[in-house]
Amino acid sequence: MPDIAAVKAALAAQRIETPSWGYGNSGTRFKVFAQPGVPRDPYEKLDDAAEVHARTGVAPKVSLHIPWDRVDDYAALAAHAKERGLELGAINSNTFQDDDYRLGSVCHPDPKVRRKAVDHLLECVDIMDATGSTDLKLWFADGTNYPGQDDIAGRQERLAESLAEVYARLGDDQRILLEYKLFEPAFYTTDVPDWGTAYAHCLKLGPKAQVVVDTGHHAPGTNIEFIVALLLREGRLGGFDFNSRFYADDDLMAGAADPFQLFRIMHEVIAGGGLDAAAGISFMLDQCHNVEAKVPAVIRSVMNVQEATAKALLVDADALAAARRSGDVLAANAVLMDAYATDVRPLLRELREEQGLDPDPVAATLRSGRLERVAAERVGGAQAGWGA
Ligand code: PSV
Ligand code: MN
Ligand code: MN
Repeated sequence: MPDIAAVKAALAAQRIETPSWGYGNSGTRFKVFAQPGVPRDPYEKLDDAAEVHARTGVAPKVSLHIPWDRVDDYAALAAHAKERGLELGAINSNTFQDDDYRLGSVCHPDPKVRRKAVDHLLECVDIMDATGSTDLKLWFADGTNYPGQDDIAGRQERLAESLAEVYARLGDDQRILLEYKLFEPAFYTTDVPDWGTAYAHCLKLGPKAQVVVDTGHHAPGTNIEFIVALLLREGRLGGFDFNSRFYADDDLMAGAADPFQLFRIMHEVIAGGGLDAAAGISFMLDQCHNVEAKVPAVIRSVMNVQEATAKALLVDADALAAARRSGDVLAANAVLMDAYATDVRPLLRELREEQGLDPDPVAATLRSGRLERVAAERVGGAQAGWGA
């Protein structure tokens, strides 16, 4: 049976990175519902992230998105983070919101547009130098809508060239995290549609390029934990963008739609040694809270990732190995299901109490009156970026 002290130690050591854009207003293509008290600038987004970390104890890193989080002085922003017990995490590039990018960015047929896109990515590395961030997270909206619109292989060539230029600019401790997504905004071809394409580009680039698995970026029915196990084994799993989906890239709270899938993913992560800090796997959230209160929703998501992790840590590895060795399919499955069926909330409450935290982080932030206080202080909050 798993040693509970070791399970608790692993849970206490886990780090979950929250996205700056999760704290801003967001919506669908139909409507952005503004909420009272949302941050007006990147500094206030960090203040909200600090509340999430203060309540959970496991969320000290915050991903930024450029230009949504552009500031004059990134060292000052990093200092603001540090004062609040935070660090700046992945720098997310944005080559999808300018008119120039109608036909793509790094894969665009016009070299001038590609130049602009690559220059932006290089600027993101400059920002990493200033903030101390180690991860450049790249998601490209590039693709085509109609057969014949552009040369599929030619676009791969442009992508490879662009990535190589950015890769050459990375410092020793910096890496590219390349994200894939099946479709949207392009509907016929997408230039990085799947893990295989991302993996092929990362292999060509070198060891400082790894794949990011966004749980909302696959066709329905895709076995994400298989992808995780494979990339981990190949040393190319850089991290996750956790979120939930019912239909496509819904960006709902992690663990809300399919907590069993999150458990299965965390089981493969743990089996492959990916929970050890030395593995360098970044557990990020990539979510937008369109109708729910944002800080409590981010806290809930962090807790959901913790619960999936706790259940996966409770898998009896010895019993599982024995059942597998003897070919006992039902017993092997039962070991996994027993762990999944365990109510880990008491364990996590106990851990938080031991750490001097409130056992119920959502209730604690709601009770604190912080939401009302910031709503009174902050007037005219910012949008997350989409539709901005
Ligand atoms: C767009 O699909 C997206 O949700 C990607 O997942 C990125 O990680 C995120 O936006 C931020 O650019
Ligand atoms: Mn993502
Ligand atoms: Mn997405």
